[in-house]
Amino acid sequence: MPLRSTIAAMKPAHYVNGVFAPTEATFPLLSPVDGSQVGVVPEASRDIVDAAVRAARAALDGPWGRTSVEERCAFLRRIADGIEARFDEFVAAEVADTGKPRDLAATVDIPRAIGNFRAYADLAYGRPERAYPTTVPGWSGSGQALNYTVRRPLGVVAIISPWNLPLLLLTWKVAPALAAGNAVVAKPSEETPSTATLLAEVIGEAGLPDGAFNLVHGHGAGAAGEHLTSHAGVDAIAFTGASATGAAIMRNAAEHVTPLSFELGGKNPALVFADADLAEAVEGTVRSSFTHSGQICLCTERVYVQRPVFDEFVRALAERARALTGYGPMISAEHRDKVLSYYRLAVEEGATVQAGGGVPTFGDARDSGFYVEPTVLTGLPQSARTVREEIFGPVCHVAPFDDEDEAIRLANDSPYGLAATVWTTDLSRAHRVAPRVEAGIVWVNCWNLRDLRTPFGGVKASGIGREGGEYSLDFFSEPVNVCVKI
Ligand code: NAD
Ligand code: 6OD
Repeated sequence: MPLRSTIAAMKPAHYVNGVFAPTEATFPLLSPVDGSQVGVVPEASRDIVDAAVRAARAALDGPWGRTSVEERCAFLRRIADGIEARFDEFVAAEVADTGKPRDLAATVDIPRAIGNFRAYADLAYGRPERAYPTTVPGWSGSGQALNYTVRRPLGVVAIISPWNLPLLLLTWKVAPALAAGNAVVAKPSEETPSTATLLAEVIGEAGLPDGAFNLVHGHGAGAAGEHLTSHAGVDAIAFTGASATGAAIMRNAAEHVTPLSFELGGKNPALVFADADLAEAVEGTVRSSFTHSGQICLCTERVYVQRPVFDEFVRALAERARALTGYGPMISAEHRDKVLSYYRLAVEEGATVQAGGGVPTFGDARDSGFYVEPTVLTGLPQSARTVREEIFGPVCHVAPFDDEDEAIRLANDSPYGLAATVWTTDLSRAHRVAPRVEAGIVWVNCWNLRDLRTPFGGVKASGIGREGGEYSLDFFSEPVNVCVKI
């Protein structure tokens, strides 16, 4: 069982201008594992958000604004080393906040966060820019000019992150933002404040100039998140979270025409062709639908299976879902209730529940936690809300298709377009189908293999822009063309 004890001792705190700032307003932090209160989280007032934005601006005007890319990359490497040195503490804090299995935090969340700092240290240092010698007929003198591009940071960037992969998704933005020379004001999810607070400690220990990284805690709408994303002193916003929240942030950002990068929700399809290695497709779908109890934006919630193997696939997937043990809870009682409301809606809409559909009983403290069963549904039309809306829980609906065109049509018939998975042993089919699926990321015979250098993001309601590798460095900097007559 995950332990919560570390969090109570840790006391999440705002970090502004290089110091942990006290605050009077707080709200309770509950354990998703057993529902008990295990700590308090500070709620940043508008004044604290203002102070963080002012500190970030001052950092840009001070020593941080004068750092070279080499110096910034060295800071990033020290931060990576600092997280690594406190690896177990980070893992315990992530497990405590999210209730996710320790293995997941120890093999994905924290190593990936370390990897983010190292990857951006390498990428930013080695980044070339272009130069164009230009000849302009009719110009006086040599008639020649040299055009070259330099990149400058955007300025003060607001980074807002969700609770599902708290440190991974926060550092995924913080690392490139700092590498590009910006000053950061970050707000993690109110549900998961702990690893962000540890990160602030590590950043302080790494010697980053005061104000280059600031952290405020609190809620989103009408609170710290909204104060930050509607702030006139913020030059850009990088947000990961729900599509509806993205729309609200966009409305607030519109007033100052603040540039945005959005990683939003999904309703990701998997296409299983009859020529697939069925055992591999079933195991892959178990991973893609049920890892972190479905609380990863890339998780599969719609599975389309070619008719000749449909029954066999459903039987095998349902059997595997029923046999799952050791899975984590939903992040909160509210989210558990939302997922359960979709389990009920599915039945009202006419679904057959092939596995799960309810709340598990463990006979221990977890019975007071926020658990739901891994669930497999069939029998719904494509128009059902259960098939169209993001649930963000351990659930998928499986439907049959007859041919390639129908599979692609069904996959694309969604307001979302984040990720997709194609299961086939026919190489030509894989190359034909993958580019036709409306998604930012398509995996073939695998899921969630992520190279940090590749573009990451979604189409339609799943996001705006791409992050990852050079794409993040592009977002977090402004190209300036310099034209010199020679
Ligand atoms: P959420 O949108 O509720 O919250 C995300 C963050 O936004 C939190 O820090 C929250 O406090 C803040 N926030 C909420 N309302 C705000 C407002 N009006 N103004 C400013 N900030 C506000 O999302 P969540 O429940 O934390 O995370 C789950 C969602 O995130 C799912 O939809 C999931 O698909 C999505 N997600 C997407 C990706 C991706 O990379 N595309 C990754 C992870 C999660
Ligand atoms: O693995 C990654 O790098 C990444 N950005 C994962 C995003 C997962 C969303 O929940």
